[in-house]
Amino acid sequence: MNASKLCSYFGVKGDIVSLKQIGNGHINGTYRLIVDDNGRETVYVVQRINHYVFSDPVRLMENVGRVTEHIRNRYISAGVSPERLVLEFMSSSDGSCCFIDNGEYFRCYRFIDGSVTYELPDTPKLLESIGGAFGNFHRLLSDFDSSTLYETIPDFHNTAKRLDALFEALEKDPYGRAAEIKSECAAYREEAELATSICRASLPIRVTHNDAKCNNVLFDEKSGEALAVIDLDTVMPGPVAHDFGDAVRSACNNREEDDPDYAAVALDVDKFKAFAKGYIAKAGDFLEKEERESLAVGVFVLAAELSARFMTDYINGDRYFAKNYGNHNMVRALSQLALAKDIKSKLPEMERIIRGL
Ligand code: ADP
Ligand code: GN1
Ligand code: MG
Repeated sequence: MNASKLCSYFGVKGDIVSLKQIGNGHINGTYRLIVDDNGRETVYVVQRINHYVFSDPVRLMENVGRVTEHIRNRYISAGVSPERLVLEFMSSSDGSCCFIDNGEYFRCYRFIDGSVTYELPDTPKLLESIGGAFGNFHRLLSDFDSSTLYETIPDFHNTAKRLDALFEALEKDPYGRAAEIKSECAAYREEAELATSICRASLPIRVTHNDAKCNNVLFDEKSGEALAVIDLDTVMPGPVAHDFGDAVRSACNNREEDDPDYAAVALDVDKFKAFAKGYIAKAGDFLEKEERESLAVGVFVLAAELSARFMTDYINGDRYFAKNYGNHNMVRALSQLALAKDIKSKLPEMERIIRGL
């Protein structure tokens, strides 16, 4: 990437001090950019938008711009300073938030100083705050017309289509990888009924994040308060159960997403309780009865769906998710499958907890 060209495109003034890679996402490339403008250092985030995954980064940035503006205005009307609570994107003189260089797409936004993210949050307070951050996100966007958003990845959480894609991949088996995971893959057919229950239900359609991992919430490193929900590429219309499910499967897993010790992978019910308390406290008043009732099963659905997505990518030759070693996507898939099975066994308890809130 040509950082000076990017700076002049976005009107970022000063000399470039450093540009270093940060984050460990599976899709985009994220960098921390420091510039010095006459002795005053300013920090930005520069992100390369994965053009294989997102077919139209320009329209994607229009979504992100509209959603962040809406959140910013809601804070301003409530008399709250939005500076550290919502991402602020840089735009060019003609209003574009997307810099195109050599066929690659970049965006640039303000780095929120003194912020941290958590991969495996481990205190009830943190779990409650992550739940609160997504509940607040849904509430702030509850008056945004979701039908006006561009679908950055169509059918992203259409679990039925995700399973069909897996079964098709197993059938075609382009890299001869199906035999080794054939017996494990029987589970996807056994669990298909429950896994497709959200996409078959008719639930209210809201503005949802769709990549509601717990590491997509920035926290103030000193106070531990949640600041902004980030990583907004997949903000699209959907049922809230998708975000609730994704956040819980990532935040309340007692192991990492790709832990190969499948027998040890489990959902931590105490963490779930704290997360759900935070979510309902912030989102509570606009949620309809059937939405509340869909939350627990959403956790199973998202773990099972992600497992199927990882497995499909493994069988198809790892073209989608960046990996750290040979069969990483298979390990991720089996780890999430183990989590989904554990979640299923805890569904009655999770449903009881939500009813009690
Ligand atoms: P990815 O697609 O890689 O998950 P994210 O948008 O989640 O990309 O950013 C990756 C990491 O960069 C985050 O986990 C966070 O640590 C850091 N980060 C991103 N945006 C900001 C920001 N505005 N301020 C501070 N840190 C940020
Ligand atoms: C991808 O890159 P990251 O970590 O934000 C993926 C999510 C998955 C997640 C699993 C656009 O998100 O759907 O849940 O990996 N994002 C996309 O860790 O596919
Ligand atoms: Mg992220």
